Amino acid sequence: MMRTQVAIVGAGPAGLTLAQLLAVQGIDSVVIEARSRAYVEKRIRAGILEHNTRDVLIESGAGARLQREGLVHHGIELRFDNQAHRVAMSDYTGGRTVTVYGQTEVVKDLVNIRVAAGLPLYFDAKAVSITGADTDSPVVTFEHDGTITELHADFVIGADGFHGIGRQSIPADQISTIEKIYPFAWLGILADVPPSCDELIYANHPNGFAMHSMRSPSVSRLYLQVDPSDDVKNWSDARIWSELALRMHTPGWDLKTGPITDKSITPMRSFVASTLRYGRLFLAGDAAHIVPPTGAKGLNLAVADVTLLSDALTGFYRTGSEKGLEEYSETALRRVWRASHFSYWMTTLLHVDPNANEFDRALQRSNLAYVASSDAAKTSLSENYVGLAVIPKGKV
Ligand code: RFL
Ligand code: PHB
Repeated sequence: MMRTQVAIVGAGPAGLTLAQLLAVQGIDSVVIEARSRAYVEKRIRAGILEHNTRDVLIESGAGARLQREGLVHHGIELRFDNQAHRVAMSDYTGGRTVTVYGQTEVVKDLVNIRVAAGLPLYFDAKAVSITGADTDSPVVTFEHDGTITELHADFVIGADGFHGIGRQSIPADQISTIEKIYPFAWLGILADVPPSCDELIYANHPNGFAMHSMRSPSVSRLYLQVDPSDDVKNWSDARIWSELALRMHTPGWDLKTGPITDKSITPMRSFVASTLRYGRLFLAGDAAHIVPPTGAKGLNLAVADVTLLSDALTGFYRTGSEKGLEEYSETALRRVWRASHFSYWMTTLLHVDPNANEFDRALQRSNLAYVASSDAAKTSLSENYVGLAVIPKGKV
């Protein structure tokens, strides 16, 4: 039996950032992670940090390497009909930017800080149940090294991703979920080759969406729209490079190729749970919501959720006020729905929908042309992409 103030299930960006924010406030937490440290630090996922996410990580003391190595971007490029159209995001958002810095690096930095501070973080520790969420002392039971341990806490945070037990521990009649499955997936690769662009490229092509991102001046990250039933085995390195070059082609531009070090296929869905609270159990990050990656919002929503939770818990421990805890779900969901719409909008703007009819395709072409030519449309894209501040009550 163990005891802490806040039990955090999951050492992804949500759980680790929350643990760091709470530590800064002097609030104790224990983080339980099912996977090994090596696995969690190698899992290739997101790469774009919103302006706010960067600020939160720096203010929490976890931003030293991010400030040194993160690549600050002021715009993105949209490509369609073999033409490039830059969206100068900073110009439309009062100078706001995004930072290219891998999720793996964020996770490594947060794990290092926690381990160096000697604060409790258990890897290979799988939470098997969360009980008593409707009481003042919920319990997380977890398995570690063949032993079952009960972790007693004031609060439990389900930061355990889409497949975790946090959401599943809420009685079915207390939670509802809304979901949309898209008829496509992303084949993502990591390659040891300098990026062929200075800014991210989002391309629409009759063969499907393609995207060029990066991780550092020597590592590129690229994606191709594929069928959800497709298999990486069907995609040789040569086929991947030629399809990327075809879909992103513009006159005079060359795609540099290199050794591919990681290849995976991810299905795309939108998913939102409500509420994000059951008694003393709170959901954050992918446990609560999933967005398709086209808007680069998943990791950023996770950090936004736990920023609210950290403030709410700090308020509770300082003054006994439950106001922040009571408002958490509603406040977080306002941002989640905005990001859900933006991610859906970017996805439908850029992908080739196999079920689309002629009308749908004509609308998509009109929308692409509008975004490429209208300052109003570019302002909207930009303010959503760099990220909205915490959305005040009464605003969407
Ligand atoms: P995570 O990262 O899934 O972490 C949850 C952790 O919980 C653990 N866990 C358990 N631990 C203990 N007991 C249990 N019973 C447990 N069950 C699960 C898991 O092992 C895991 O370590 O969720 P979190 O922290 O909410 O973070 C969310 C982000 O990881 C996710 O939203 C992003 O990666 C999404 N995403 C992107 N987000 C962005 O903001 N920008 C991007 O550019 C971006 N690109 C992407 C993405 C996700 C992708 N994939 C693979 C889904 C690109 C891709 C391809
Ligand atoms: C990435 O770098 O992995 C990345 C960037 C932008 C996205 C999605 C993924 O929209």
